[in-house]
Amino acid sequence: MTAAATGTSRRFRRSALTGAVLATALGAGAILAACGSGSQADAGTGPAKLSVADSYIPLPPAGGMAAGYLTVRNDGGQDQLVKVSSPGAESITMHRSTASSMEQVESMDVPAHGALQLSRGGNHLMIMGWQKAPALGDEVELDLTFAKSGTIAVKVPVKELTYRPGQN
Ligand SMILES: [Cu+2]
Repeated sequence: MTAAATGTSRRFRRSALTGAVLATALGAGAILAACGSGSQADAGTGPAKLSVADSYIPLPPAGGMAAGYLTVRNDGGQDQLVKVSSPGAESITMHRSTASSMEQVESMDVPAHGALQLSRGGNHLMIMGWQKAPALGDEVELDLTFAKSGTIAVKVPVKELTYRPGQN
């Protein structure tokens, strides 16, 4: 009787312990999974989700060198703009403006859940060697190549020299 009671008690305690360990393991697993997906998005290692907005090229004088402006929005992980080309122009380079001048760069970061902005006074594209001098109202195809997302082709309108996005 005494032995049986002890046995029952031991079995009970063992299964209670197993239950507690299991609950802890499940709890830890759930927390790890939540952290895992959260930190992945924060670190920007998921796929980028890119879209291009506010693109325009101010009309260059006499078919000369032009600037190009646009915004690359990103609703996903980080990416990089690594190349810009166009069937309508020989050379397109990426420039970063510094305090007093500008410098050519080989790539531009597209931050996770953020945007890469090319705008007046800041980062911009320099377009040279037009096949045909652009005119107001033309649309110039730009092929934007990203490190992870591949190439996105956009039609960029040629606007007045003084145009700013939000105006017509
Ligand atoms: Cu420049």
